[in-house]
Amino acid sequence: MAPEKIIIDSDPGVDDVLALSLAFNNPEKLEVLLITLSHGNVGVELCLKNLVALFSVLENEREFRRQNELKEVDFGKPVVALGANKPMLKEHAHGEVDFIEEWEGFHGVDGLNGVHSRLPDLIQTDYRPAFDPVTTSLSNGASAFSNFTPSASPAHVEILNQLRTNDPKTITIVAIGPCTNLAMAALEDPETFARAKRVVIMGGAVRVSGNQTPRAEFNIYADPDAAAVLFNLTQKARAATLRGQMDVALVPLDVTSNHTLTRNTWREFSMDLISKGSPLALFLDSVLGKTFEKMVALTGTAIFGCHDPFTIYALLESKTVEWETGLDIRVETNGIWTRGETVFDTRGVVELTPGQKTIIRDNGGWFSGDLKNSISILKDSKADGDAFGHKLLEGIFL
Ligand SMILES: [Ca+2]
Repeated sequence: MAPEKIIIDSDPGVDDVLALSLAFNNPEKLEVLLITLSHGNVGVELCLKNLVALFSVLENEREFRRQNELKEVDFGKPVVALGANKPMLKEHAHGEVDFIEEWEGFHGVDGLNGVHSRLPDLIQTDYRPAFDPVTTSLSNGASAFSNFTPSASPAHVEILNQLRTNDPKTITIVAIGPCTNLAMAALEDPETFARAKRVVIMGGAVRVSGNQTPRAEFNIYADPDAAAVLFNLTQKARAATLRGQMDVALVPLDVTSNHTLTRNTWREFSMDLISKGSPLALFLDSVLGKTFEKMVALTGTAIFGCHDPFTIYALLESKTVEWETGLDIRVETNGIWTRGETVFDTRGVVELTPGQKTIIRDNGGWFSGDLKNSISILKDSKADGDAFGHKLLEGIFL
């Protein structure tokens, strides 16, 4: 079977580099056409620096595997496009900038917990001019890069380009950061955006507490207005203009939090690779080492929740994971304490007399009407806890 064509929208990010490594190591299942970068864990320029570092590491890893007679892999050559450096409507709605200055943030000042200061030679190429529209057109800087093609267009334009030039309903878009770039594409040209086969978003806390506020998960909180744009594409009333119902799916905290990697699993798995000098294992060891230290400081245990990698895993294992479909989930865009909440009606229906069902109040059309969204959420993978950690590492290295 031909691999699934995907666009990954990302804010690398510790769990993003694990997710991207997992996607790149499985080209027989996933063909990464485009990576678009978003604000989120850090600003978009640092996200780009981290992505280029990962590409450099993968280039060296390819050579290492060849020399050590390990699985040879063609990591592909996706387009990379720079995206939004702030939410659609509000400046720094998530306050991550202040957060970083106070105590470095969960992903550290550089987004990868200081990997650039510990491994300063990660990036050998001056990559930045290639993303400048003027420079690129003058010098054709794109040719200097062997494993990615820099785009001089902004992310949302490049997303629409890919959707326009591929057959309709052949590309799955995966967001493992805030949804700003995707929403900008959807607002600019909804009909072209609707050519996507599916939009899968790591985000939301549907029946559980948030991880950024009591009610909100980070990616949705970082740009709730953008998430709302995407969710609203699933309303029945939109289907006529979009030539069919949009398929939007969430991989929420409800399920990602149970998919973890422990320090012990990482150490056992990576020991041999590190002693042989695997560039990818050494890179991830540096990134994860600090991350596990932070987890111990925060929670007392060296266990890392694999939100983004699990989202890619769900695509790789699309036949075994279980989805719950048709849920009316909406995004709180105005709340003072609930901004970014993924609101889901848990009230259920009341049976007044046998066979006669109603709900007590229905402000907002939760029971029926044009406002209803129809979102799928990932329910179960049959590989949770540390079993997932093993599967993740096998997926990245084997
Ligand atoms: Ca992310």
